[in-house]
Amino acid sequence: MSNLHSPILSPAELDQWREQGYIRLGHVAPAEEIDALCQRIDDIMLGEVRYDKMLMQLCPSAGEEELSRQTKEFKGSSLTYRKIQDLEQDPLFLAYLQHPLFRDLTAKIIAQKVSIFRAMFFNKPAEKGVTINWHQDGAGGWQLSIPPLITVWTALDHTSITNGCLQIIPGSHKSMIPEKGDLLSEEERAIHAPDEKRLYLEMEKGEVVLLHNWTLHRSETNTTDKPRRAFSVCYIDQATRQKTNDRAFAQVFPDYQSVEMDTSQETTAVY
Ligand SMILES: O=C(O)CCC(=O)C(=O)O
Repeated sequence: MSNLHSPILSPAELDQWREQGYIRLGHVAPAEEIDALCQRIDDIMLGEVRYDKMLMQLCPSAGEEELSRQTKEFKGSSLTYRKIQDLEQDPLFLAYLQHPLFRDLTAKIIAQKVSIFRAMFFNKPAEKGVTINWHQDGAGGWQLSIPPLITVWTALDHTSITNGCLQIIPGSHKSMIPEKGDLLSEEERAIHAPDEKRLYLEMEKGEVVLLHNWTLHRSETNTTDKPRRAFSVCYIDQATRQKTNDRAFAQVFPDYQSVEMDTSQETTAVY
């Protein structure tokens, strides 16, 4: 593995994030820490470690239509979960998302007091997974009082075109594109996400990419016999509220302060 990133985001990196809407940060944590996150998320999927009110969704590709709703309940012991949210409840995931580099970059881009909109495991189970079409995260669909700017996406497994790596359109963050929600229509896709602008972000296990939330992205299914696991954290200004119910979000910097859990069953964010 290459050297770990310093705990400081450099001015050049900040410029690239501003111009291109993404920056590859390389590795920020030692391999043993990434392995521990992999083990922990498998334990959560298998029910060996349980938390109350964690949003969980089985992958629709696993064939259990009713169980692939996104609700705050454990859906049974299985490695075919697609999404598990609210991972800040877990001490290993909380420690990782409070990494000093993430503290530095959120202070530079957002504010001193930072919360998370979501701390989310995104999985494409072995030989499964769903195609996620081109979208921006939270440009229109999340109903936040302050637009979200940053997602830190960590590959928990090596990612490749064959296992459904992230695909992005560099520079696409400069405008809010979809007229409704975050998902592009066919016409918008033809204009803003033509094939020649697409970048496949193939990543090493443990590698991190900092995305602007409005950078268009998508991913395809996993055709390999191993899972493609990822941890995605959207950091927001602590003053952000959910417009529909005035809800606040768990603070993570300068320290962790939980909020009363949202007890609504369905999430506002589908992607
Ligand atoms: O992990 C993926 O494949 C897609 C993630 C994504 O679409 C998102 O974080 O909004």
